[in-house]
Amino acid sequence: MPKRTLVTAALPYANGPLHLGHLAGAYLPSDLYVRYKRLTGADILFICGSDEHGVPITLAAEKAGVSPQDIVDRYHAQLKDAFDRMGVSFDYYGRTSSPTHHATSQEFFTKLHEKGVFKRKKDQQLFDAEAGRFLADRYVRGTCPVCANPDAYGDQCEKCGTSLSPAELKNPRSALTGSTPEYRETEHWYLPLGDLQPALEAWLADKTDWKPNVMGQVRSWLQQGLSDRAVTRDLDWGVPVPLPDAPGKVLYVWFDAPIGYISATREWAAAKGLPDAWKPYWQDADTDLLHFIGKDNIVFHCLMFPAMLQAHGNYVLPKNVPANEFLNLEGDKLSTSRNWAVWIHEYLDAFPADWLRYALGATLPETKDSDFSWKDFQNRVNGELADILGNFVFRTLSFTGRFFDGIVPELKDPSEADRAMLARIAQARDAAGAAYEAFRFRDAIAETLDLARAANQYFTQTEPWKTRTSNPQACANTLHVGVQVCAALSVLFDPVLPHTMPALRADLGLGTLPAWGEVAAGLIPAGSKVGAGAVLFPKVDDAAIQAQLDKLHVPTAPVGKPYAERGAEIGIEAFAASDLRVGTILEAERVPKSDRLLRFQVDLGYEKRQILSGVAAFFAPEQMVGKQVVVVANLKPRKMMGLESHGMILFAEDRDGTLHGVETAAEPGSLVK
Ligand code: B3M
Ligand code: ZN
Repeated sequence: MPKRTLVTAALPYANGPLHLGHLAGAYLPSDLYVRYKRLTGADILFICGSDEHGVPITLAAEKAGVSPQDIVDRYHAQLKDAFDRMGVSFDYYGRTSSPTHHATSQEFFTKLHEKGVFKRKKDQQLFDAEAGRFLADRYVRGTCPVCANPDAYGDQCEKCGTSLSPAELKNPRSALTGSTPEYRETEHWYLPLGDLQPALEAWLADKTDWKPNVMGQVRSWLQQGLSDRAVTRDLDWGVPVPLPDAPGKVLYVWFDAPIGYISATREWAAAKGLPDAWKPYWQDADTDLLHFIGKDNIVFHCLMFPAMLQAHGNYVLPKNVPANEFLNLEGDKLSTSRNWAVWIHEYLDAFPADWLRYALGATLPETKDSDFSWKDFQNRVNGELADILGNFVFRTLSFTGRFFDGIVPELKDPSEADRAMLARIAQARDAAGAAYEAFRFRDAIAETLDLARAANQYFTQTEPWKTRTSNPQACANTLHVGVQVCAALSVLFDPVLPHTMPALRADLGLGTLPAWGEVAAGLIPAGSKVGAGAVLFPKVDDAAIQAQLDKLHVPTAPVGKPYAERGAEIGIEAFAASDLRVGTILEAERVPKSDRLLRFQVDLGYEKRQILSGVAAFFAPEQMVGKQVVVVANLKPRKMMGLESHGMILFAEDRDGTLHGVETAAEPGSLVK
């Protein structure tokens, strides 16, 4: 056992809200691990924060027409709130725009500079003459040299996953102006990863316990041979390069972001009033540093950051990097731009955090990509949380309440079955504990649920409702044992269900949370009073699941299809013949027996209309209410499925065949011309 453990979770870019893919990659696994470790009594610190630099931020700001600071302020607050509500229990959540971080990363750079680690090189880089700016990373788009995807980024092709540099793209274009960039000379500081490779290989030699998916990627990078990486950029957003002869240059975001783990630990210590308390976590060799990340961050955490730490010399290196693979959604790749995503703040408006922690935890992409589906979510909540865990607790506590006045009966002359059930508690604890230690969270959850499953079988087999009259002591034994299992589950499930298990412990009268190792038979002495058993997990109905499915955009063909055929030329009179008006949607509902039609009540200001549209595949009715849309108001009324439709609502159809709303803020009745 190390003296202490420092757990970091990848710093999410503060350029958008938290989604399911984030949680599955880094945050749920790290939180499960940390919560488990805290229960074992380990000295463990859990650090994260927002990544507020880099092209992802400035691009988002440019797209929204606001400043980068506006973007990071907005999303930093949102991310923090979403983590909080999901129960992701960071000891500290920092941000890389903080003064401590700027100072820490500048110190780090200066130290490497003074040690002569960097190479300073002049190089030709892509420059947008129209915008007067060098185009770093994602500012260049173009055709992927590997898979011919026409929309690859200057740092990566999202289609085939290849890491790229802007110069490798064919037909490069500027993401700022769309113009074709030219080459101009600029100067940058490079981390000579090629020279540092032997030291990295020596450090990696004993990492035999790393996950195969992680080590596989690391080996393939090493086999290709590492090359120099520029750690500075020509950008005006980021940590300024702390050298007098580097005006207009900032640190590369992948140089400063991992140092954010150190800065956040310093801030945690300062906030506690113990400004040196961060040091042992980063500088004492008896610390296990663990980075939880998604697979696209492997090279940075397993090679680049360790090389920086080695070159610096004053810090510990990661002990393990238990990276996860990708999570798909309903069988398809997650895509925030296509809204093929589950946004955590929206999820939390519909369901409790613990249900997702459980359902996602049970399907984490630990060794290969995995899939999240709403049907599976429903099955896990209803069939596992409610029918197995909730049901067992409810049976036990309500029976104890009804027939023993809620007083835990004495165990006397236990049967073979009673003894076996009690012994199973420690077995489940050890099996789940071993799985947690090995970062096998799906197994940890399965082992824990198995205890509840076995307990249900035990309850059914010992038939306390019969023995109550035929053999009262056997009945008492069943309930005594049952209450012990409930108590064990309330601790063993705590990492997964941190919002629900405290309520169960309160019901059981389990005041202080026992340590993981103390979980065994006998947590609740005979004679204790327990509550009557509330329903811990109500069931999710089909309509609630359908509402979530309706929120997802329906993907069809890939982008890149031709635009719809262009219409023949018309005179202004032909256009002027249509009376286009702004309307507010007052009501929206599905048309029974039609999977295509929605029925809208629309307020045109001067009158109200019923309009039917074949858009049910694209919009949930409730999401349409209140929208201000454009209506062809002088269209002849017609009947659809026996209902009158008077007018037509306009939608935009993209090349994928997906419909999007056409909305306006103008008052109802306004003429669109
Ligand atoms: N922000 C990349 C990402 O969100 C990056 C992680 C930084 S961890 C130091 O995928
Ligand atoms: Zn590609």
